[in-house]
Amino acid sequence: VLKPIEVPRLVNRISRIMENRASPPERVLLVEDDQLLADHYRLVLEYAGMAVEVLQQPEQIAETVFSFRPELILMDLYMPDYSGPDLAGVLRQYDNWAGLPIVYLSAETDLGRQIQALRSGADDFLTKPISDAQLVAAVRVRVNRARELMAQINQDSLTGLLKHATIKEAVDIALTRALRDGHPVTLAMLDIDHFKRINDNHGHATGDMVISAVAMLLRQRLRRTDIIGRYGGEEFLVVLPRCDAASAHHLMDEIRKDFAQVRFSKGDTGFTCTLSLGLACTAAFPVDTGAELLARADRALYQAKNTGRNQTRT
Ligand code: GH3
Ligand code: MG
Ligand code: MG
Ligand code: MG
Ligand code: MG
Repeated sequence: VLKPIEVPRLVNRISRIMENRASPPERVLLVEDDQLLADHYRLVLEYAGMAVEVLQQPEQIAETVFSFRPELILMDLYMPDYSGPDLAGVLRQYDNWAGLPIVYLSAETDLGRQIQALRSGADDFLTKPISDAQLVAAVRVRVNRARELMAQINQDSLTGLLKHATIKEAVDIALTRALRDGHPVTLAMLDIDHFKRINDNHGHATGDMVISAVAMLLRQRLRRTDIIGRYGGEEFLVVLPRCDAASAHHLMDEIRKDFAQVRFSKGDTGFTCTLSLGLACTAAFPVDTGAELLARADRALYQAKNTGRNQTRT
């Protein structure tokens, strides 16, 4: 049972776990027409633990970025058919990749031409020759910064869970995978019961603490492959890949029961609160879109609310 007093300790533990988890390899796309140089850079970056792809056909840059999803592009300036700025310009037309760092790596030392090249939407300029250590460091710091920014953009600040738009995207991705692989995926929508009363009786800060406690309980109890988001104010959405309706119901209902046991304290008074849950599983009915699945979960949640709250409905 999660007591509020344990909350800070749990946060520390969670952040320690996150720090210790080896970060995934940086994905770097190399755009370099000199094959020998491309091979050299690739070796250096791969030796440093990164995942590297060399762009073979410049006209395929958009497709390659779409499939490889690089976290940084190292771009040559002068190539036979296209220039680096041409290619950077193409990528900058896509909103999705607005935050993707593009760094020129060129022997061009003329400051005026460097600045001119940066106008096409690239972020920085490195000059050749570059030492292996400098190349690795330059890539690593920029990818880390980009990752931090992406995490901030996608994360809800109170709970650290995914934000509304991001968790909705996660539903679509999980559904596409589930349909492709023939596995079920279950959605759980959770809503705190009579949350308005908690705010009214104990204040907004205490309300926030309750919201954080739900988030922590979900993090603690779900698998790492499950995806958790704050869907709205006091509403949460959980995506359970490879989870059928019965297992999801069992798991989520255990979480509901445990949450009902948590005693929050505010000054001399203590209080408890409950959750209502609505589940929707792809195995239960034919479903094509994430929106359909969400609508099902929403309907089930509405049922849970209308028939007494503090329960899980499918
Ligand atoms: P129900 O059982 O039907 O869900 O009732 P409810 O009171 O929980 O639901 P309602 O939608 O009427 O009220 C939700 C309240 O949550 C209203 C809003 O002020 C509050 N709320 C939304 N976001 C936050 C937040 O971030 N912090 C706090 N403290 N309150 C929030
Ligand atoms: Mg060249
Ligand atoms: Mg509510
Ligand atoms: Mg409501
Ligand atoms: Mg609500």
